[in-house]
Amino acid sequence: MAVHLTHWGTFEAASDGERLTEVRPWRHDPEPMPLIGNVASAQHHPARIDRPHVRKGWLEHGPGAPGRGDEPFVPVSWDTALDLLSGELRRVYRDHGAEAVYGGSYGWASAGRFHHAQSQVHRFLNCLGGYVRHVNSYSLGVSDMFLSYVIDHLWRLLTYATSKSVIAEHSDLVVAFGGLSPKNAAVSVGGVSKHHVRGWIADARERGCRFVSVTPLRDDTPAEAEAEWIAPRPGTDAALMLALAQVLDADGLADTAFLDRYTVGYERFARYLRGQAADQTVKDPAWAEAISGIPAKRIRDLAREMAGARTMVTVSWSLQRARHGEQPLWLGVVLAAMLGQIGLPGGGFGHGYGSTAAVGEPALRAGLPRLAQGRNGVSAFIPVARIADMLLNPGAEFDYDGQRLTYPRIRLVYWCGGNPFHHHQDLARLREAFTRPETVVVHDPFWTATARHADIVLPATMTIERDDFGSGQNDRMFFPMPALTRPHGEARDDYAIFSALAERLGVGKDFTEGRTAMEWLRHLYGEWQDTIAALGREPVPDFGDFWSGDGIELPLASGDPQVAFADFRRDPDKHPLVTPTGKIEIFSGTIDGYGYADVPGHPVWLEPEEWLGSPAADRFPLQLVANQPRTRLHSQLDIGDHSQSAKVAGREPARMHPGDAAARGLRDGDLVRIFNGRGSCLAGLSVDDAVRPGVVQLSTGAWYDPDPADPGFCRHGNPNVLTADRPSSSLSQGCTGQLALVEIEPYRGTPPELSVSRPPETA
Ligand SMILES: Nc1nc2c(c(=O)[nH]1)N[C@H]1C(S)=C(S)[C@@H](COP(=O)(O)OP(=O)(O)OC[C@H]3O[C@@H](n4cnc5c(=O)[nH]c(N)nc54)[C@H](O)[C@@H]3O)O[C@H]1N2
Ligand SMILES: Nc1nc2c(c(=O)[nH]1)N[C@H]1C(S)=C(S)[C@@H](COP(=O)(O)OP(=O)(O)OC[C@H]3O[C@@H](n4cnc5c(=O)[nH]c(N)nc54)[C@H](O)[C@@H]3O)O[C@H]1N2
Ligand SMILES: [Mo]
Repeated sequence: MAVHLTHWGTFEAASDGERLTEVRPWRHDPEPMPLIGNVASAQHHPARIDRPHVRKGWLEHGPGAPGRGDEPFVPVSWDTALDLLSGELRRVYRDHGAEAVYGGSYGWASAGRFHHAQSQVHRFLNCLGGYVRHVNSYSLGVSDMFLSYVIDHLWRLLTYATSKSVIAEHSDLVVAFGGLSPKNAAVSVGGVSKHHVRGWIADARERGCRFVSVTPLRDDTPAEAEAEWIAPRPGTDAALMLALAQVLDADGLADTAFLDRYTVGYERFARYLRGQAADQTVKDPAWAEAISGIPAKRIRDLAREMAGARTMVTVSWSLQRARHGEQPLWLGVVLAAMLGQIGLPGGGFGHGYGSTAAVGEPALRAGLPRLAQGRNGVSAFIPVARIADMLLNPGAEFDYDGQRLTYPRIRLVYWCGGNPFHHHQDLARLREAFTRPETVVVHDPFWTATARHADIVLPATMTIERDDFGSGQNDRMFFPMPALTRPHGEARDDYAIFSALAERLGVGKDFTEGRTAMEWLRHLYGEWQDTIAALGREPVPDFGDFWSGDGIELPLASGDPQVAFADFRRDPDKHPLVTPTGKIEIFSGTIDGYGYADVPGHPVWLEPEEWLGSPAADRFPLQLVANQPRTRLHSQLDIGDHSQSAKVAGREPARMHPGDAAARGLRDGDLVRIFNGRGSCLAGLSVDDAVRPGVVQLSTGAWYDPDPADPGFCRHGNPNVLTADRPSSSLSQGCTGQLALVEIEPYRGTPPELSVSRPPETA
């Protein structure tokens, strides 16, 4: 049995060289996850790409030929594919320059540090002169750029978050906006060794800590928390939080000494709470009840409970993946500041204790081995979720972070390790945008919807088919990942593909530096070993011992319990924050100076276009929550056994409240059609009172299976045919895929067959 790492956990496996014959969770994982069941069953699935393919029209008529996404593919040899692709790259770079290439290539790809697909594609394109890149993520599009205006760099806030063990020991009350989802906390970018999803919550509860879970889904917080469930209308948390703040202010419960010493702008914000701003509205609990649906009394009492206890205010990442996502995030910080407990064990502000396994694990002492990506010769970039806007509107101007920027004219799109036809919103619009470039190149192990919308499709290996090493963020273990089987069909490592292309383009030596993949592992490990030695820390084993072992444990940054902002609290002059004033900014002069109507200088309630109180709800009266899936990571391995085991009527499950189902004559297990003005999809109904009335949950990640006659209709249940391609704000331009308004009806016709679980038609 050999140990192997995925983003969702570590397993031990036996293999016959061709396939995995046995898979079981890593023996030291206290809370193993069933998601590991997707790997072996997916490896040789018919949806695996077995050799290079070129779209028929592109092959016959060259770049720019219409028909992308509709035409059959022609299987070709590796030599043909590499010759065609290197010729096309040469043409585009020569005739149009590096600014005509979009290489942002967003996506999670797989665990493993050397074969990390984005690192590979970025390094390769940099050897050719560069590419238009993306900034920020779909995960944290607002937080990434916004939090440093208010409190701290996002990466530091996540890496040095107060430990879960400290919360378990010290908090009296955890108020979790967006919950503490056990499904999400199973996953971390790069991998997870020991899952701590439920244990710390059970420990806290046993000591008497109380949990309040503010979310539309009861199971967003583990049962161990025995949480009180408060279910506001989705998208209205900012109103609820303002009312909590108003009670603290009006009742004299705000910690004025803390606010004076550690923050700026409270008075200006307080005038807004008190009804002294232009809108002349007091943000009291009665006001918030009308918006959120939460009884005023419960809001008032909760504010008082928070002031009377050691309280952790935590905001999940989902709350900022929405219109005006800045506001609930900012208010989480402001509430924690008003309680005056930032920097104390078990108090303060957290961001995403339930969003990933990494948050709340103590920071490590040193970084990990890393493949350098080289220098990008292009300065143009887009905020990641503006991909369709960029392709549809070359030359148009857009706002971002106080700047006015221009969309470049893209001729070639290169994607490696991501699935935009999973992750982007309004997929019919994305499909239209994908008709614009002259050439689309995709490497993927599987026939994803993105591969089906490409011209040149190259089959990549899975992690189990190649040698690598890996570790997750803030994870204690660093694992060797020797190949467990040979590659499926003719699949090659991304590194091998880029090496061969680089060779043809005359930059072979720049890309490979003369090393094979195995030589790179040894080299990167050696560099890292030297770094650790230079820090004067305990030596790490030599590569040979590491490679033949079961993983090594990494040292922590500190032996002390990790408490966020403890230094700042101790001495704010010596440890100022990164904000312009060095203090927590309840009013931001910088943001105010940008003059964006959708992000004023202090947190406010701004009505989103699509919520249960908006006029659009007359036609589409249900709030779709398109959250992360429980049975897989995003779209990855949706054809795997564990993901398939959750499908209902052969489609992605959609959950709704019994009352809403009865009102529509729907029953558990029914095939349903979910629709709005942008699109529609099929889904299998799951009736469940863990869902707030008025809400329907359809997680992301079912492979987009468009009806050939109507790309806005997905036969499988991908919620992104329903979501809007509308930015979070002019400031952040993040994705807002979490929420949309929809309606549901029974599906009456003959259920159409799915096509995504088969390879596309070949010619
Ligand atoms: N509506 C809505 N949409 C959302 C969200 C939401 O909340 N609601 N959440 C968003 C979030 S937070 C995220 S992070 C995104 C996720 O979006 P993505 O990260 O794009 O989704 P994945 O399914 O992880 O895509 C990774 C792809 O890489 C491929 N791959 C894996 N390993 C390799 C490899 O070694 N080489 C190559 N070449 N390919 C590989 C996989 O097969 C898969 O197709 O989705 C976003 N979309
Ligand atoms: N199993 C699994 N785990 C994952 C992932 C996965 O694909 N699968 N993806 C990983 C990635 S890339 C990321 S970025 C993180 C994302 O982490 P999150 O963004 O925290 O995860 P989500 O599941 O999108 O949302 C969490 C919960 O927020 C609640 N919510 C939605 N809208 C609102 C609202 O307006 N108000 C309130 N109060 N609650 C709301 C929903 O009920 C939802 O279940 O998860 C990571 N973990
Ligand atoms: Mo994400």
